[in-house]
Amino acid sequence: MDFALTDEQQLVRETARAFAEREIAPRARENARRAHFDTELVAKIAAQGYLGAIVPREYGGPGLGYTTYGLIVEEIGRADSAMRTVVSVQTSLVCSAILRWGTEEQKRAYLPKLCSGEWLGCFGLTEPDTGSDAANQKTRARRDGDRWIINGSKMWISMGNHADVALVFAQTDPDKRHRGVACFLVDTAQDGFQPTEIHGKMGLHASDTAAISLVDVEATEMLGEVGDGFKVAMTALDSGRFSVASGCVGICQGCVDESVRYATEREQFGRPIAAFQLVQSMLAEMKVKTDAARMLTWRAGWMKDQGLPNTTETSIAKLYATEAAQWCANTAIQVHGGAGYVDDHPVERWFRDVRVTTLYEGTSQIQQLIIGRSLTGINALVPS
Ligand code: COS
Repeated sequence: MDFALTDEQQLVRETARAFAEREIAPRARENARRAHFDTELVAKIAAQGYLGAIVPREYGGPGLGYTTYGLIVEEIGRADSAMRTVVSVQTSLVCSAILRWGTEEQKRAYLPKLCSGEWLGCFGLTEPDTGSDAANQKTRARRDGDRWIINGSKMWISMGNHADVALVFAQTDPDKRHRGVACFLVDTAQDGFQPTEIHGKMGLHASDTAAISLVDVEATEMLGEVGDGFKVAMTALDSGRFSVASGCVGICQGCVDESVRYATEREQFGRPIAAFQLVQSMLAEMKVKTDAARMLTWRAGWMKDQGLPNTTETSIAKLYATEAAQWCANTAIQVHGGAGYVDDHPVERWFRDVRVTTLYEGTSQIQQLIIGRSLTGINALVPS
């Protein structure tokens, strides 16, 4: 067993840390305050090669493995979860799906543009009435000659207002349930594709989130065959959940760093608050959760790199890292006291931004059911 990173991984990690601290972190507070989706910053992230890290060189990416990709996502997640969401959606939900399910022609047509940031992509799975029960797609697709016509609506779609291409999941035959779902590659520049920005989010203010109405949207391409759509979604989520977990490890680490810094500088009762046992207890617990989250996430990444089945281990990493990051952000505010309640310190933003991570890409409860099923062999979602 080897817990050490390779020299290349160390270098990638240091470079990502330096980039995130130089380019992303300084803009995070202002972007969040203004609810500004920073396309200029997205372009810089793309130029750095971070929008398709797992995509092989022949399709325009740097061809990194998952473990290395996770290191990049951790650093971006530590700096700003809004930008981490861009990286996760573009790389894990969109690029990984095209890489896994696309034809050679589709890979060559889409991946270089997505990796370079020339195009942004979004992942249209969730609907107003379809969340955890992802197979129950209400959006309908009907064949019309050699094209498909899609009608329905999508909800909570990250980058939905800015995407050039959308993966749209739709039901072609309701009687077939998940075996009727198809995943269409949709050009968003058509009148029937109508995104609307969602306002009033608790966090991720600098992230673009859309509700999308689909009225007679046309598509001529899909990933895989009719009926493969649900599996396209599940395999993409196996990658996406790893990415969310990695970003949450970054938040955990940020909470440790900021809390230690604050606690050693801030004095009360004539001593730095770090000298108090109750504060050290909080710091220690944060550190333990951070290390545990990282180890579970690295394990999932390593299994992906080995080509081993890893759905359960990815769910374990996602469940643990997102819950740990919430706990760490909450506790980091406790260490900061009143100072942590305003956005002078990043802990305030982390606390709000992290809340969604136990909801999106599968709630904590869905991860528990996936883990429970792998232990018992019983699908709790199917009435016995
Ligand atoms: N990789 C590949 N295939 C998978 C898979 C995975 N991770 N998970 C399931 N499948 C396949 C199954 O093997 C099964 O295949 P067959 O049709 O050949 O038998 C098929 O998909 C249906 O799987 P299952 O019976 O497990 O589907 P369920 O309806 O029970 O749903 C859960 C399973 C709950 C796990 C799924 O609906 C889910 O992840 N829901 C959460 C959705 C989500 O995360 N939404 C948030 C999106 S935010 S971007």
